[in-house]
Parts: sequence; C-alpha cells; structure tokens
Amino acid sequence: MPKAATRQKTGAKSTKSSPNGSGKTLESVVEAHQDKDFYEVEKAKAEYNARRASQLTAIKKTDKKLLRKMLYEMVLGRRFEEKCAEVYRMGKIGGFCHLYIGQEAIGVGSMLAIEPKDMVVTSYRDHVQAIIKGMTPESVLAELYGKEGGCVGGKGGSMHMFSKELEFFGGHGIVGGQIGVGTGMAYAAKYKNSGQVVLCFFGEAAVNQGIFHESLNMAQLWKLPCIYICENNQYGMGTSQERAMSARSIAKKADSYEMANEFVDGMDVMAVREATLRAVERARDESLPTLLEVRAYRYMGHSMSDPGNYRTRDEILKYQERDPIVLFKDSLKEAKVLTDKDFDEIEQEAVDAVAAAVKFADESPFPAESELMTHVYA
Ligand SMILES: Cc1ncc(C[n+]2csc(CCOP(=O)(O)OP(=O)(O)O)c2C)c(N)n1
Ligand SMILES: [Mg+2]
Repeated sequence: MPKAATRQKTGAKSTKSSPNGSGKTLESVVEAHQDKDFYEVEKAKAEYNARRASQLTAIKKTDKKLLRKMLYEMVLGRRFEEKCAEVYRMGKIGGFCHLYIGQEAIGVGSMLAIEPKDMVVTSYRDHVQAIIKGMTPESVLAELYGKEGGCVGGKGGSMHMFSKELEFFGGHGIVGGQIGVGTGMAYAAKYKNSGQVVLCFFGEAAVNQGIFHESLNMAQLWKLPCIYICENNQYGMGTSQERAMSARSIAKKADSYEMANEFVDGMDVMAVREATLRAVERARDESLPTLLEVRAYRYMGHSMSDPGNYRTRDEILKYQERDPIVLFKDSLKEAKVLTDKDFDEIEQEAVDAVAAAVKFADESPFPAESELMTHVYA
C-alpha cells in the first residue's frame, strides 16, 4: 500500500512531492485533511443561509402536496434508520448494515423527480432509497431481519433490496458494480424504446474504479438515458476523499467524456430536485446521460460495525449544523407552507410507520427450510 494511503504522524517532514504531481507533499495532504479548515462553523452557517434563500425560491414554484411528501419521506428515512441502529444493537439484524442518515435529501430530491416507471439501481446503502421508490417500511425492515415478509423473502438482507414491480434493481455490495448494471439498464430502455430513464446511485469512492470511466464513456457514446448520481458523502469506509482521489471534482470528470454534469449541494433537497429535473429532461427528450456529483455528509459510521476513529466528533457536529431536514423544514415554515403543528404530525406519522414496520418484522416468520436452495443461481 502506498504511504499516502496510510495514516501518518506528521512530525517528520518529507520534501518528496506527492505521486499525483499536485506539488503537495504527502504530509501536507494528511495535514490538510486533519486541519479541516472547510468545516469552520461560520462557513457552514454562511452556506446554510445561502441555501435557504435559494430553497425559498424553489419552494414557491413547487406543488404544496409534493413538498409535504418530500419532507415526510426525509423524516421517515431518518426515523427508519435510527430504528435500524437500535434494533441492530439488540441483535435483531445480522451482518452488514449501512445507514443513510445525513443523505436523505439526495434520495428524496432525486427520486421524487422521476416517474414510477423509471428505474433505480444503487449501492448497499439502500434501505431509504427502496422506501422512497415505493417499498413499504414493513418489507424493508423484514428483509433486514432476514424474515419471510421481506421484499426478497429474507434472502437479501440489508444490502440487497429489490423489487421488479417498483423498478428498483438493488442493493449491490460490490463497490461500483451497479454503475455497469445501471448503464446496461439504460441501454435496455433505449433498445426497447420504453421511455424510461435510469437513476444510478454510487458513492464517491466508486469513482476511482475503472467501471465508472468505462460506463460513462459508453453511455455518452451510445447516448443512453442514464443519470449517474454520485453521493459524495466524503468518505469511503474510513478514508476521506481527499486522501484517496487526486482530482477532487467528480462532476468535472464527466468532461472527459463530453457528458453533461453538475455539482449539487446534497444538504438542499430542492437543489437536488432541480438538478435531477434538468437531467431527466435531457435523458427523456434527448436520450443523453448526465453525471451529478451531490455532496452531503454521512453522520453515522460506514456501517454499524465502524468505530469511526478516522474523524472527529467536531467534524460531524459542524455538518449537522446544516442538517438537510432542519434546513428544509425552516424554509417551508418561512415560505408559510408548513406550521409547527404540521411538522409534529409528519413526525408522528413517520414514527407510527416505523413502529408498524417493527411489529411486522418481529411477527414475520423466518423463511421455511424448504426455501434454502430456491432462487440460488450459482
Ligand atoms: C470492489 C470492492 N472493493 C472494496 C469493497 C469494500 N468496500 C465496501 S464499502 C467501501 C467504501 C465505499 O465508499 P463509497 O463508494 O464512497 O460509498 P459509501 O459507503 O460512502 O456510501 C469499500 C472499499 C467492496 N465492497 N467492493
Ligand atoms: Mg462515500
């Protein structure tokens, strides 16, 4: 493993340039990562206020029922994942479990901008996205429990939510694997002239892999209706983007393939919605792909088993000052589309939906032994 990829003590200075030719020493890269000057409270607050003004403008143009649904889906996603953490610790969920807390605006902003017939494929961080696409919290939680009532009968677990009817094609555990699958789905849509577009989600760490570049090249060359959504939560498992990626702008990487691209604030659900609407129009009307780099922040560990000793508590708190749910709620109140009472009702509805999911998952039986070898293709 090259030195740059390891956590170094910064005492002994080396004058050696970094291998990426950026002129930075390996130590300065690590130091910059540790200083985190971009996590300053004032800067975060300024960004927060700037986004609020633009959210207000976008809110005024959007249907009130849809705005309520967007807020509800974000709150439901947050409460659902908090419950997953709780029941995981009780031993009700086994194996890996990756939570979406902090990233809700990305799933909601983008998936409520497409039609039910459109297709979605994603990574293992898939519980909330499955719910936004229309899966019931019951079938998602039962799947997490490995129970018969789960969306794939308890055989997939946390990382493999899937529903053919809802055009939700997983839940993939191989980092970046779904980028090739999503590109193929868009090819199929074009070939069949189905009018569908594809949302293909992946993390920023997947961008360093060949599959990302190969897929973007083909999608632009063949003019495929695929919207690549890079959820830049700034960390791979325990490695910050800064320590792993030589050229930090992911959006700009699409320029190499002459593909349309945008950088979007992933804490702002309206910004995500508007960028997705532009990409959907491009995909549906012109059969052209888009890359969206949507930056957010993962509040929880990479998975439930992550001790998180590669970042500070302070860093997490700074990002929480721009929480996407609080930001959206405050903007809706300012636009006089929402009252505190409305918000309490939304909260209660979400809490009740999660409680019903827990009851269902608890009561659902484990799959019968006769199911052990069905649906096994190997
Ligand atoms: C091909 C491959 N390499 C390594 C892993 C191990 N792994 C699982 S998640 C992960 C980090 C991925 O980070 P990112 O793509 O940013 O997504 P995030 O977890 O932040 O949503 C790694 C390296 C894997 N599952 N697949
Ligand atoms: Mg990441």
